[in-house]
Amino acid sequence: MPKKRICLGCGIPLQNTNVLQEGYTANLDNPYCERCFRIKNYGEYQVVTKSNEEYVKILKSINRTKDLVLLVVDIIRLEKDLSFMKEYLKNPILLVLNKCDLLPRSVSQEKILTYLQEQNLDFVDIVFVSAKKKYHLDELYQMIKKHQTSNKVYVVGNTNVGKSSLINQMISSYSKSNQELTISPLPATTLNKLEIVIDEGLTIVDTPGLIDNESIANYVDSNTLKRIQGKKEIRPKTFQLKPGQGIIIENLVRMDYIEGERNSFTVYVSNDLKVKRINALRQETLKDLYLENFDLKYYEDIVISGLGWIKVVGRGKVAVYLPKEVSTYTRKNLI
Ligand SMILES: Nc1nc2c(ncn2[C@@H]2O[C@H](COP(=O)(O)OP(=O)(O)O)[C@@H](O)[C@H]2O)c(=O)[nH]1
Ligand SMILES: [Mg+2]
Repeated sequence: MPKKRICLGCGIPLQNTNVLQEGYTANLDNPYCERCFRIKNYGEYQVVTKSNEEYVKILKSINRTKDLVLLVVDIIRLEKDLSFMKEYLKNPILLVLNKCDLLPRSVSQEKILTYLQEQNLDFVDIVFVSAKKKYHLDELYQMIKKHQTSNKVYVVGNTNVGKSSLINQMISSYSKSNQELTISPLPATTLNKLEIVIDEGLTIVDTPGLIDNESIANYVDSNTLKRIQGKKEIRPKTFQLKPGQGIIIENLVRMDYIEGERNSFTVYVSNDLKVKRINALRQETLKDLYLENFDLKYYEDIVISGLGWIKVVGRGKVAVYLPKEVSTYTRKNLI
């Protein structure tokens, strides 16, 4: 029997028998399945639910190799604990901080590096990139060449951090292929492991990515999700608040300043989201959401998973209202 062909966009085997199932194409000679074709050409999107169980199987298969792994993260929506992939992978891991085009230009990368180094995570290297702007793509390519242990290199990370976008840029910069992986602002676009030959010394393997159940991305509609991700460099918004005042971010999150001295709060979220100061004593908006209280020390961030963070300078008590499933936590100021 001839080997089953796979869709070059998402990695799923092509089939022409069931329109309702993934991998469908009317003509098996097409390089892409119908779903990828529609995402690429019309921006239409069909949600396919993939379980993390399947992804864990992929990670275990990577763990059986000694190959280099690129762990891609979204710098604006950094995971709470970057060791999450290390549970599964003993491979050498290169940390790739993507979407740097969204970071305010005033931010020092040194400070972020120090923050990461303090976590003692033992990455073979760390690199700041932007798949969108092709920023530091050559540095990344050099680092891969330096650290690869065979011609295979795996790309892992949470869904939507930009793994496929990054590989597309590598294809266009370093290979003669015109393959184009499917990318979209919504989770679970890539459906399977997908090998891309860049040159005779390097084959990159794309993967679907882990779904972060604690991220706000899973609890908003697709239109809001696009706005949460934003397209431009973030313009931070600073508020000087006294206790009794607060901030709301759209209808997503509310933060009340409960107790402390006059204090500075700087919101780092997509520019497409409305951020407003409120009178916390008089206004009841969003108070029906889940409540989490924090007793902040000096120089801490309040992080809202999948959304961004609020940088706070002084100490004090705050109340954060947000959807129950979404995690919120504090960390030392990232920047
Ligand atoms: N601003 C910005 N957006 C990016 C960047 N890389 C990817 N994206 C966007 O992030 C979303 C997810 O990208 P995709 O490559 O499908 O992520 P994957 O699920 O990790 O493969 C898409 O909307 C991309 O356009 C980047 O460097 N900067
Ligand atoms: Mg992908």
